Amino acid sequence: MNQLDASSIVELCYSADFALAGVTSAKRSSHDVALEQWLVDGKHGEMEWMNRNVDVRLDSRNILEGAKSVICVADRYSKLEELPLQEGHGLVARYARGKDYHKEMKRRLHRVCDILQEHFPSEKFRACVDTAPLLEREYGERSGIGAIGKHTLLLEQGVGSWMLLGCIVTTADISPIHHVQEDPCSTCTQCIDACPTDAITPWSVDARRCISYLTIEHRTAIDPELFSSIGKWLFGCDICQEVCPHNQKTQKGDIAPIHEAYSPKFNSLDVLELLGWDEEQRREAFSGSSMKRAKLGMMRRNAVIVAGNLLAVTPNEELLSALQMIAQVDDDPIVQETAVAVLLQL
Ligand code: B12
Ligand code: SF4
Ligand code: SF4
Repeated sequence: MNQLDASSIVELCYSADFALAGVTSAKRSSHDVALEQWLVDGKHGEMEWMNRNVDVRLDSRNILEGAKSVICVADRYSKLEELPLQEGHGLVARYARGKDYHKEMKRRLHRVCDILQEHFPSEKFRACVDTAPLLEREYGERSGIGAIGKHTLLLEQGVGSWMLLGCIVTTADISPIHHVQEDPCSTCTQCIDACPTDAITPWSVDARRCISYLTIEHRTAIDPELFSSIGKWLFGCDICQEVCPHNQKTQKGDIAPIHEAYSPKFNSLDVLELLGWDEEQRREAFSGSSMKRAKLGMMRRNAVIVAGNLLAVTPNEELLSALQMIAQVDDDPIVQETAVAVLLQL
């Protein structure tokens, strides 16, 4: 079978229902200093796994020996449209409202790998979605599927940043299509100004202050100084993307397809219910969803903080007494400690 060029590979990715695709060479990151400084500054917080395999993360040739190219794909998962938030509910980030993108993208990437293997029988292919030590946004930018904004996310001008990324690292030597990426931000600072915890400096996010990190990755107690800024976010945060001019309605954004796998199962969760969840309820609610990354204690800790923020605006006897009970006794010491701190602030 004949070998495929970059344009045919991009077409193949489109036929596997990816909204965007591109090909780039597997060379070392040109931002190694930025990644190393981010780690030295401790901006990864408790994500110790970011501190491991730094050399691999900086160079995809360490992920797959002899790698020459990286094929990058993106699934679109949302538009800016918002459903009204029900009373007593907290918010779930848009990327997590539908099916788990890790599974969804890997399944289709493996299909693409199988076809590529037929065309390049002696080459190797490795599909990566999120969890491999690979700078997905940087490869995404180099492959031409978008540009990195000051909030550090990859965005395609006219399409926006509501996209999830995946890559195939391969030993096949595919000539990339040449792209020139324009700076998408210029003098804009809207994401920086809107971030409630001041987590963003241009092209860098301090995870220790980012609500997405605090609610999804941080497993211990959250600094009470950050409670009120967390607002209604139970899982993840979308604020820096919501305000970005590139995510406002455009014609191009209507054409690039949003994959049906991400049709929301829910946009929000009932905070009072969540406070009373047990492991079985968590497992059932998060089955097939990327939300299962957050353990029961983390979700209940987040719910305690959101409950405090709801109570600061609207009195609710039931919610208040649930918090008071948790503050007196709870199986999870972090949840209990959080409830005590929230009540002190109220
Ligand atoms: C760790 C991680 C996080 C951490 C840290 C975030 C961060 N900004 O690094 C936390 C938990 C906070 C997080 C949050 C979110 N994440 Co996240 N995360 C990752 C992960 C696993 C690694 C990212 C990483 O390597 N960070 C290291 C730091 C140093 O990278 P950096 O600050 O961006 O610096 C790089 C570049 O910006 C560049 N750079 C430095 N200086 C400059 C200057 C200029 C001018 C330019 C152009 C570039 C540049 O150099 C650095 C090295 O490449 C990736 C998956 C992956 N394997 O890549 C997903 C990933 C980045 N996350 C993703 C998503 C969706 C999110 C959230 C939107 C989820 C949510 N709604 O809650 C938020 C967004 C928060 C934000 N503004 O970043 C998507 C992003 C998709 C996209 N459109 O870009 C990814 C790619 C997962 C995926 N497979 O789709 N995430
Ligand atoms: S996800 Fe939220 S907290 Fe994190 S950088 Fe963006 S706006 Fe700030
Ligand atoms: S809000 Fe403005 S500064 Fe931030 S990523 Fe979008 S265009 Fe760039």
